[in-house]
Amino acid sequence: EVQDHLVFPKFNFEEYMAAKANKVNVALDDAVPLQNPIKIHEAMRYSLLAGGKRVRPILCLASCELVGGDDSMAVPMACAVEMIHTMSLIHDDLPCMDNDDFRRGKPTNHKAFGEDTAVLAGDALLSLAFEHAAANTRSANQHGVLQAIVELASAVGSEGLVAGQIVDLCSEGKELSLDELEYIHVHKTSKLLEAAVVCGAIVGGGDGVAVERLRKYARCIGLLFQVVDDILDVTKSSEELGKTAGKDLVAGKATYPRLMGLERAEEFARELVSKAVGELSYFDPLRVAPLYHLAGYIASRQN
Ligand code: GRG
Repeated sequence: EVQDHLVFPKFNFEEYMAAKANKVNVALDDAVPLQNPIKIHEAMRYSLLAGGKRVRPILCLASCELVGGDDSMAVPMACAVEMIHTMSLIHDDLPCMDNDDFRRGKPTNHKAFGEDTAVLAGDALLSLAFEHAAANTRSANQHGVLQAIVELASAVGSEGLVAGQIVDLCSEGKELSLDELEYIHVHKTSKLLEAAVVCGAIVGGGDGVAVERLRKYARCIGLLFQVVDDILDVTKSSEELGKTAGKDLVAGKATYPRLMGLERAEEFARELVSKAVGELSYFDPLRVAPLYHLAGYIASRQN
């Protein structure tokens, strides 16, 4: 605490998050105007502007700033990442996948617009993400823009999010090992977080060493994101049911608390935070505050 105060004398994390989220929301609103055909653009905007936490785009902007770039260089890339995140949620909620009725506090896209439109809204957001990033990124390093787009594409496809989703689908009802669970989480969740951070650093002009440090940071917080999700699952449902957490660990899908026990999962989460923060020691301490606090935010988030 004392040390934090000395290193980051004036940093207000909540203000920082609100300002960046606002910047991202304005840019997303501009990027997807309500134009013809109205129905598809309405469906795209419905999910995209539904008020997620914007963790991925904020990570992208913070990473760009850390390596000395200006926000404006990374805004298109940050929007692209959020478009991809949103489309993955739309498709994940479909009846042929998780079959969910609510997302971000509203009816899911297919509940509001029908399955046919929801599939297309996802497809259109995926395509727009790459168009938007490629057409609008202004970076001193044009090769970097290409490199970032390759990075983002590989995080999404059959070696990224899609890989995580297919392995998850295929393992339904099976007992998973810790390694198998980690594979699913790394692909479904960490890959896109990693791409957000890495792309921000690349378009911000970071060198190879900086980019790889930030990649390691991102891998830790990506896994952390999921471990915390799993812990919240247990602690929330045991609160609701008035049961001990231990009982909830017996049945249901594979989660970290279930496979390693709640205490060990909490310890793992703490290890991941300190590993993530450790990677930041390479950078100027006067610039690391946002990513430092983002690691803490992901560790202590309540939803
Ligand atoms: C990506 C081409 C392509 C297809 C989709 C359906 C699918 C393949 C992948 C599923 C990916 C998925 C739903 C992963 C879970 C990610 C996750 C941790 C979501 C929750 O993220 P938050 O908490 O949500 O950041 P908000 O609403 O705040 O943005």
